[in-house]
Amino acid sequence: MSESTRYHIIGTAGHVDHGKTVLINKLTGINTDRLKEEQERGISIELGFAPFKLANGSMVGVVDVPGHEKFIHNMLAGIGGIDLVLLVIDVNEGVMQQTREHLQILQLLQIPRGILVLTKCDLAEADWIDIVEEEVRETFAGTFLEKAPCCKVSAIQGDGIEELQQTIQNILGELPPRDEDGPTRLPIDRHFTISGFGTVVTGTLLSGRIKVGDSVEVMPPGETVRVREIQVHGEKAEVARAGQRVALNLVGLERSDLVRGAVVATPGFFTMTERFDARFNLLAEAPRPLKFRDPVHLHMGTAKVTARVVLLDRDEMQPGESVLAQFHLDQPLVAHRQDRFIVRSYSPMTTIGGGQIIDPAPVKHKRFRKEVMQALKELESGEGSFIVQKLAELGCVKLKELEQASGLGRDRITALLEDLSTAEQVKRIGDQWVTVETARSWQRILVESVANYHRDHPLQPGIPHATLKATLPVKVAPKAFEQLLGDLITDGQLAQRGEWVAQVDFTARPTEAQELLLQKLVKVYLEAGFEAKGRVDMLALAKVPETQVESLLAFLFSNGTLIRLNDDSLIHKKAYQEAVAYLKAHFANKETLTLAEFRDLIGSARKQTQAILELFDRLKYTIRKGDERVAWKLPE
Ligand SMILES: Nc1nc2c(ncn2[C@@H]2O[C@H](COP(=O)(O)OP(=O)(O)OP(=O)(O)O)[C@@H](O)[C@H]2O)c(=O)[nH]1
Ligand SMILES: [Mg+2]
Repeated sequence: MSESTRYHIIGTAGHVDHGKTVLINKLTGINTDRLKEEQERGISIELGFAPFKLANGSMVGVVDVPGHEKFIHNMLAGIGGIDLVLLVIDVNEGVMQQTREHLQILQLLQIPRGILVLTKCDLAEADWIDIVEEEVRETFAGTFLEKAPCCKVSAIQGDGIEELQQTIQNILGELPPRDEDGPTRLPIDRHFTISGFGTVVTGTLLSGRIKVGDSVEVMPPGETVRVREIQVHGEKAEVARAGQRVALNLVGLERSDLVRGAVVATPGFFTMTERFDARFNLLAEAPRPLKFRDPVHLHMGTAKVTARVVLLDRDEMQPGESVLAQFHLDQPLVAHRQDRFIVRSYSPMTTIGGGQIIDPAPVKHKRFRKEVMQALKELESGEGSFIVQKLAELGCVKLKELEQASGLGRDRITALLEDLSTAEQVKRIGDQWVTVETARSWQRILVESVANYHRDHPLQPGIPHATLKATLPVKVAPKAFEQLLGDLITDGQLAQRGEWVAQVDFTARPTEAQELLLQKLVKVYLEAGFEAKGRVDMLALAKVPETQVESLLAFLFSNGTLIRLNDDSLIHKKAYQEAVAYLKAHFANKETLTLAEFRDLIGSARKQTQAILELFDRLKYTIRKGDERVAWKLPE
């Protein structure tokens, strides 16, 4: 199959026994009722899968669902990712209970397109078929299938099958291709072990692509594993692409770790959550109101969990109402903003509603709070999420840049950023804005960089600020960097040591060989007295290896043995203390001090004397007045 081949997934839907599986057999040549029990009872139980090729070369994967109400959970696991549904109706029976329930589910999941298929037309008179078509049209008025094409077929005799194929091709041709460049996401609908081969999982690849050898994350449990082999529509392949039915052989995954509903994903992209905020619609057909914290069954992708509905602004919601609510799940699942889900009543199990996720990882909200509801509305309206997305793309930006990038006015953006900050989605650092996620990832970089620096420079008390800042993207402004770092220090994750940043429990420890070199260095500095020495002198005088001189000097500087006069010149602490003593003694008797006077006191060269006096100025011991200095804040 060439790179340009398009892939789509279509699904069946409809009441039990209305002819879905036989129709798919006719279209694909494959009987998807594989189980002995399915064949004996003549009904589908599990999901069935079959590929076929359209006349134009496009590949279609069919997910055939069971119609029986007892197996609706299986239907829900298969229907989520489809591009097009074939809603199958036995023309002799017309619209039945699961025809309606499936229609509700398809509506709630916002399946994009559909075809009405009237089956078993070989058993009905033409007039009757017309009457049923009219009835079906009435039932579907106002739904996404209102204007859907209607195909009349006999799967047994083959009438209408070609026309159905053509209709499928036409509709799929109008759909945009799947997002292959997006994150990998494959909700697992089956998994099994083949002896000597390991664990195999199957599912529909909703977005992204997977190559043999890739690392993928299976969540839950949240383990990263390697893809050993791929099959696409039953054939071995090197790459699986969005829109394909895929089987993956995964290395290092125990079958016992797996649950149906787990997702194979790009490592680190999605979050597992036990709580999310959503727009939730209770169907007008729901038999009773839903109360605060009522338990429900929640279906999302191939996952099924029990959840409690935390109504945020009321104690009870009526059938037909739409609310913003928080769902508390009894098990973690992968959730993403804008994912859709179905809710069924706890008992008896019927579909009562569905919704769309607004925030997959919110805090627990206080109920009946105007600002909570307002923030959720903003998030839902899309502008907020747009801002978050933009920020995630741009890294960190000033308000002005965000204004340009979003096309929204300053007032609107400011209000949005305020709400998004309250919702802990974005954050202000210095005078730049970032997403909370980006800020966290940068802080992880900082923490890692400090650890790496310690590893590479065990003698150094820590990483210099400028070096640490350079590990972040250039666009992070100094103020923003200071704040990210400051928060880590306040949190106790890193420590500030003079001009270095270090791990909280880090102490520099020289090796024996380094200890010897340090002694040599100290000796040279002691002997030099007031004469400042730098890197180059040390290479020559103490014969310290070029690669080590920097870190050895930094070590002596950081523990106070050496005092820095300027960029490269250092003197020993002893000489410095002597100089301070001379300074204090001098000012005990005199008001002013000239360079020449101080040079005579310490008996050093003019250049050195000047360097020491300039240090005193910087330390505010003295202050310069023309050619003279006067005492300012002399040390105790
Ligand atoms: N005469 C006739 N019989 C059909 C046709 N399509 C299906 N049938 C019969 O209808 C019965 C049910 O067909 P299936 O395809 O298993 O129905 P289904 O919709 O898949 O059923 P579930 O998966 O259990 O919901 C079988 O006995 C088929 O032989 C058709 O076009 N003409
Ligand atoms: Mg079937």
